[in-house]
Amino acid sequence: MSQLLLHHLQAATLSPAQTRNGQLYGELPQAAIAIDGERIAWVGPETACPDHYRNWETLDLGGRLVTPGLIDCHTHLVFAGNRAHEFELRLQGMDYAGIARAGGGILSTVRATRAASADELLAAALPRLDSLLADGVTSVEIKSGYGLDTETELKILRVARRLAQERPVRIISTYLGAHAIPAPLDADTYIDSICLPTLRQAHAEGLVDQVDGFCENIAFNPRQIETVFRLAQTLGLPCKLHAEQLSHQGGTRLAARYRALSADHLEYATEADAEAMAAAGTVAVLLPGAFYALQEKQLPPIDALRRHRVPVALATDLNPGSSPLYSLLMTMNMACTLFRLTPAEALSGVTRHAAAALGLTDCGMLAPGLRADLAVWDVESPAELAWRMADRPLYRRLSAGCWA
Ligand code: DI6
Ligand code: FE
Repeated sequence: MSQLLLHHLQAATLSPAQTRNGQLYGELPQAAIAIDGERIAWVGPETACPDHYRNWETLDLGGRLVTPGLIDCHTHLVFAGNRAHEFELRLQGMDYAGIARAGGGILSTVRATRAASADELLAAALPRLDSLLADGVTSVEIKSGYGLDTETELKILRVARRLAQERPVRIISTYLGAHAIPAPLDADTYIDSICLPTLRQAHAEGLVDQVDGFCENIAFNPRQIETVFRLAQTLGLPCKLHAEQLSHQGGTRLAARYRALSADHLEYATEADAEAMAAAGTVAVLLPGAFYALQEKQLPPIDALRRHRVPVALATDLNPGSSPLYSLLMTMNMACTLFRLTPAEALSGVTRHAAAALGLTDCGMLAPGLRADLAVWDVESPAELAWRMADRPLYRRLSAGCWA
């Protein structure tokens, strides 16, 4: 196992120990970071670096900024097909829900994904994953949900697992069987006869880390989602939920009752929802890419989330329909511009809080004992990460202690 001392760098540790001193990013202006194998051994001011780390192999980072590796905590990046035509339809005035009801939308991706082989899905997913990695991402969540039958849901989850072998990145896989209702079934029949049995099988094969659902008037109601959550709970799997994206359905409160890791989207969530999330420790995952692409007007209740101290995470929601967004840095910019997050909130949103949204306790910050998932940037200050648009100022990425 290699031992490495990074020095002559500025760190944004995102560690609460540091941010408590009023430093929004947990900044250490002249810092060093010791890495022992896959883990961070020490982080601190360069002048305080214990002598024995100085005997390790050293690397001068020329004053560059080091942050925790970024975490994209909500993606649907394994899919086949192409829905650029729906973009054209929306620009002509059709709306997202209308396209879905007419058999387009998620179901059009389902048809293409069922027809694709696992190898084809893998080949299509790799460049999407590479695009995220080029933004300094070291952990990515990937959802199923474009199969809606047992065979295809399992195929997607297996491809998600294979991606972690193909690239130096941590993949968290999420079962999203309750994503859309495949005709000719009705929602209840689909949940009972396909969605739940498939979850059991996927779990038995070790393919699932967490369970998600789409709680919406064009998808599943809270009662139907709850049957999925109950099974997840029995299997010992944590839950999360697409909630209050296009309308208020009560999904957020359901998620909070099940102590969900996160409730995602939240444009139509209320102050009471924020309160319930705070009490349950549920992270708010905001997805400005979908808000932007669907030209939504209703903003998520940012002030209420702040008031109730709900941790806010950000993610690309990378998918072929509502969020063709392949950059987590651009997501940070959108969150600041569209949702008025501060650049510091945006950076916590793709590091510390994104880790919490995935139930990960060993990444998302620079602190001793955590995984050595790091991003090194050619920028002068952390705010620049959210400021620049469509730029990729990544210098190098370290995944579990390995340069990637
Ligand atoms: N919400 C989303 O943002 C994606 N799924 C969901 O439930 C969009 C999926 C798609 O349009 O393909
Ligand atoms: Fe989504």
